[in-house]
Amino acid sequence: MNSFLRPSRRVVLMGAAAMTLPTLLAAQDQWTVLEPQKTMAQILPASYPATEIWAYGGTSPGPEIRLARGQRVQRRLRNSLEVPTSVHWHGIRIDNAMDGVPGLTQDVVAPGATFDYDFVAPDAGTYWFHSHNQSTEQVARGLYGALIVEEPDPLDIDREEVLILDDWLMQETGVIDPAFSASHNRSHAGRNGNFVTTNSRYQPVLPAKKNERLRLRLINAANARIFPLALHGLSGWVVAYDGMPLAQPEPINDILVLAPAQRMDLIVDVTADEGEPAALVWVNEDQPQIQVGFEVTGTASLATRATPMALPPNAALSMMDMSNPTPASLVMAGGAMGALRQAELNGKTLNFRQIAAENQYWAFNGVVGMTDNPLVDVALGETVRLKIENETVFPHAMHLHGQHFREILKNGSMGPMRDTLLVGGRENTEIAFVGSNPGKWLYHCHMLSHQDAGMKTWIKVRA
Ligand SMILES: [Cu+2]
Repeated sequence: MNSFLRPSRRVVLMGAAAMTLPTLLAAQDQWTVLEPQKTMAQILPASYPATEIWAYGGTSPGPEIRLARGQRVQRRLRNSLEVPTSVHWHGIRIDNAMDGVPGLTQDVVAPGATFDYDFVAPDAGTYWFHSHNQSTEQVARGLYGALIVEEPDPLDIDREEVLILDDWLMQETGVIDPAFSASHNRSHAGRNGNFVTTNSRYQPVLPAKKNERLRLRLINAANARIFPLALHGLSGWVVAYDGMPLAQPEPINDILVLAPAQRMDLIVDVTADEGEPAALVWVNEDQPQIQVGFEVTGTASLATRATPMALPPNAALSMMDMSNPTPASLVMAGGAMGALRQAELNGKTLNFRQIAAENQYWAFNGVVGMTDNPLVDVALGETVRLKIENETVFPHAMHLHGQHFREILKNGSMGPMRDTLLVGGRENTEIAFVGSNPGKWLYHCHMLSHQDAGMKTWIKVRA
């Protein structure tokens, strides 16, 4: 185990006692309570009733965690819910024992119990944390927050905004629709909400100045909604996907697609004049809507600025050696309008009707839900080339825990580093990753109803 990723408790205790050791670790030994709890929040417009949500520290999004690259995170999860929970630190190359997956890396945290999450964030970038137990319900009720790891040096920007997109499935009474296991959602596109928010507010409006340069950290916390997004009165570049910097900023000339659990870092310049509309637009198929508005008053500078520099690379993530990768294959099947005839569920071979009777709908390589054996078992440092065949008609946001991967594009070149890849309906693709972090890592669809209904497996990286 790389000691940089996991400072042992022994070292920390010594650090507290003996001042001759580097003081940095000791100084960072700071526990904070992270408490999921029920609370009331005004999610719908003021003319509607308030909503009972579940929230870390009583707010959704939960309290932002912001730290320097290489800094330590210490959160004591104190479960004040009436149901068990756990926390997953999405996208962090974390010590496996801290990954928050019940049944794979830890036990659930019972009501009233605590669990100490203690890890180092090795890479700068935009990440998030969320419940990983009964997540279809717990994330939908509001259990998520941003985890921001800053670059060593400040960027040449005027301001940054963390924007967490979500859609809530609400009743007019302000109650969150409690049908979290609805078979239609599980077998179709997942649980899509009917009320879209950013940072739990409907169409928030932020102040801006002409020619101001903003960094927008976008996070999709929705259960299943894929957000197509566009800029209006703004122009800019994508500088990172899923926390990982691009080698060169990509000019935004087209619609940006943000699938569930994905992040995107944008650097945008305000091009609208004072009083003109500027917005991040949700290109909803029915009618485009403002996702986040910007009210332009005054001028930040007279001239527009040059193309921004790329974000500094995260040092540990070098190019992969693709000369002799270990091959692996994932066939995704099932769902409504799929062609899944039969699959294995709890050790029995069942037909699709029998599987659906268990409210399960999807299979990976002919198996519904978790398997005893991993999808792939690799040595530390081994490169894996995973072929993905989506035989279903639905898109799936496939998330690998613990390490990032690259998509192998159709022209053979490598896509950006990601931790969550949107695979379109009936689309085939390939990804490659290096087993760079020892442990048992979940690999699953982040359309959370799909995960519940069969779409999960795991990989093993040997120490
Ligand atoms: Cu899916």
